[in-house]
Amino acid sequence: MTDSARKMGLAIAQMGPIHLADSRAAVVKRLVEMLREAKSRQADLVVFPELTLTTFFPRYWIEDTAVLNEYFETSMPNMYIQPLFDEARKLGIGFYLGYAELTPEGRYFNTSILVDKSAAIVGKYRKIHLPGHTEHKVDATFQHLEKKYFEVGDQGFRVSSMLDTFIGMCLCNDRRWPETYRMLSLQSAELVVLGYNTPSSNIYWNEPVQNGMFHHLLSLQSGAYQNALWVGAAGKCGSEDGHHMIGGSAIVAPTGEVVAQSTSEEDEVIVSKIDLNLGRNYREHWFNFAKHRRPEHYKLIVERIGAGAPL
Ligand code: ING
Repeated sequence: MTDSARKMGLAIAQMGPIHLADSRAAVVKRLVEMLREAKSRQADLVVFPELTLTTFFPRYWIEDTAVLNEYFETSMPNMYIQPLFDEARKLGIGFYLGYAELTPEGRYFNTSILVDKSAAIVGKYRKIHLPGHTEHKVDATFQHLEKKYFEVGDQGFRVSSMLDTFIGMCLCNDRRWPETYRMLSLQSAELVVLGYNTPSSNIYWNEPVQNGMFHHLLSLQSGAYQNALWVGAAGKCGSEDGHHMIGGSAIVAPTGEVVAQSTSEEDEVIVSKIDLNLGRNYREHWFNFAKHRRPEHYKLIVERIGAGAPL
């Protein structure tokens, strides 16, 4: 049975390096240019990366709170990002944006928002799976201090109704955890969008380099297929002040197939006209959750945090 198509223009705006010396104004100019390109290629939604207004600062040991706070946004939108909201409203295009959030109550989150075609914020997500460490690894070539600089997100995994579908959000390391996609697909998401900053080297053990891109794509493709989801992932990549991060921004279909992928480590827009009905047959047959799932046998998944004794 072939469904009538429900088409959406999905754009992934991959960002090249943002260096310590780069101003927010210069970064927002790049974002606006990619937003314009996406619109010119008939996109309805643009996905920007995680922490996309500054360099990936969790790679640095920062003890001075005033210095740390310079990487955070205390309001959204604000004077720096307003040009992006204004251009999006003018062009009539929605976007996902990742940034570091400092709340009025003094709480720190790795956050993303979903903004609709009228530039209204229709969804906010705060990163739940925070990778890395909290101590200063003085011998490491770089740090990974998200557990030190951010709180675990308190908004849960939610979907937003936008563009004739339900769209879920997550951030970077979340894409490696099957629970992320399942929580969103159980809320009828048809598309999950995410940004990421993924170092190409591993400071914890001597891991073969080829695993970086392989595990990145594997995570997107398995999450998409096992939950009948479209997945759009936007990387911030290239070498930021000498610290390299992988590219590989991609659009993955509910079949698990990569339908578009970046080929550079610079600012690059990839666009695909996705059919939101492509997941229907998977949801009606192989992944008909109501028909096939057996939560009564999955209790350990919620009850246990770490691995423990056999049942
Ligand atoms: N970065 C990395 C990510 O999950 C990482 C951390 C790298 C985990 C490589 C595992 C392997 O892509 C962020 N920001 O989560």
